Amino acid sequence: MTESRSSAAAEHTADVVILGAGPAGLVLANLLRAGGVDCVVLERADRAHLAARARAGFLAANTVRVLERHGLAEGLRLRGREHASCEFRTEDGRFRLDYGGLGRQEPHTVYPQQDLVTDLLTRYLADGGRVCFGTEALAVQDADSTRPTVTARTADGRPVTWRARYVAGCDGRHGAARRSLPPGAVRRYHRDHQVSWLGLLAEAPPSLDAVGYAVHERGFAGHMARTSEVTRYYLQCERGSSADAWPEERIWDELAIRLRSADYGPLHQGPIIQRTVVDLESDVLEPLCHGALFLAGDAASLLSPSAAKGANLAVLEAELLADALIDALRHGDYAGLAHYSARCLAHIWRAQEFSHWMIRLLHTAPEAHEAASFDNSLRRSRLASLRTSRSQQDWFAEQYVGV
Ligand code: RFL
Repeated sequence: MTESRSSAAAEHTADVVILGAGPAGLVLANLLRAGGVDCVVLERADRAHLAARARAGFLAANTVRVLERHGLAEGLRLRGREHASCEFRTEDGRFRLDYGGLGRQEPHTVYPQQDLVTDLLTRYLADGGRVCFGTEALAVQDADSTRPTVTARTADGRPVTWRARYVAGCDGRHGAARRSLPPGAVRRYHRDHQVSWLGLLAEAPPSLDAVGYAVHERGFAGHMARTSEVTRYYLQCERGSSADAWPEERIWDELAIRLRSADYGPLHQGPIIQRTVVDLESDVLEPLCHGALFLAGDAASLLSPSAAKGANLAVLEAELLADALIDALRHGDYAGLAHYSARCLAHIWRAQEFSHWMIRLLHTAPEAHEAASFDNSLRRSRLASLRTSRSQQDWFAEQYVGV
């Protein structure tokens, strides 16, 4: 008797159950709360983990506008830094694009994703928002009914069930929302770019006052400021490589070669505090909903980090979804929900196209590849256009900063 009672799932309700407390889930939660919609966030990790999870850093001007519009930009206005230049280093020399003065003349704001997540969480909790930390969503059930449920498990293994009117899947690429989609409910477009990057965080000041993109026969290398003391670097590595195969000395030697330090100056070195191998893959789900389950952020579409778009799309989609859910739940107007998927997909495919273009711009085709010399000549020509053509530069700036 006691046993069956303790193993029965505790039941709770909320109008909107949000899976995941990343940028997508937390922007959505803040906006729903401000719009008077009852919601809860279920997050697998604990709060300390979220505050330390370093990922994105470059926020597009439109992302900043969305956050400002809803009073969520105080932290990034105080501590974020404007950034508006990138520098390409190639076998044909180096050139700089001051994209803040090109295209739509908009800069990025550099603000670490974990700081944005911390700000969004602090604000949501201060406003009385509910977050269940250490709660892993296992499945979304009955998504095609008016009463979907989320089954979940707490950190100490207790089962929990949440009944909702809508479920927002903001739990990333490997989350429960995607897993719960029945076969055939959505179509998945997928591309494996057959390129891998070693993503690094160095406790060292930036070495350039620009984003650095090095195209080298040994592979791509990237440099991106995060704060005045922390810099993100990328090194293209072999598919299947282990991060452990990269001791600090090897990392700094390889970065110096590919970023051509001998010609353009040494890099500021410091301890490597994060190493992760990322396989560059992209995918898009269509549509971004199934019944009462709506997807946003990485759960909706995965972008390779080559163009720094993922967190920006997550924020944009969260705003669209919040507006649509508020219209539906507060005003009985379902048009926003009906158009949510199509509106997001227009932005997603543009971002995918640019990120794919960047992948082809930045990587040397492996020599073993039959069309390598052709592809490499195309890449050189593409870089030459970017170096010399003002209209190409304007196009680049618009795509680079826009979402
Ligand atoms: P997130 O941030 O992954 O958050 C999902 C949250 O869901 C939780 N979760 C679950 N919770 C409950 N139940 C489950 N079953 C759960 N499964 C997962 C997770 O713990 C997590 O807290 O997704 P969201 O909100 O969609 O945000 C997407 C962004 O995080 C992502 O697109 C960006 O980080 C991509 N990205 C970049 N994007 C940019 O716009 N600009 C950049 O400069 C940039 N740099 C990057 C990046 C991604 C990188 N990696 C790690 C691939 C740099 C890197 C290295």
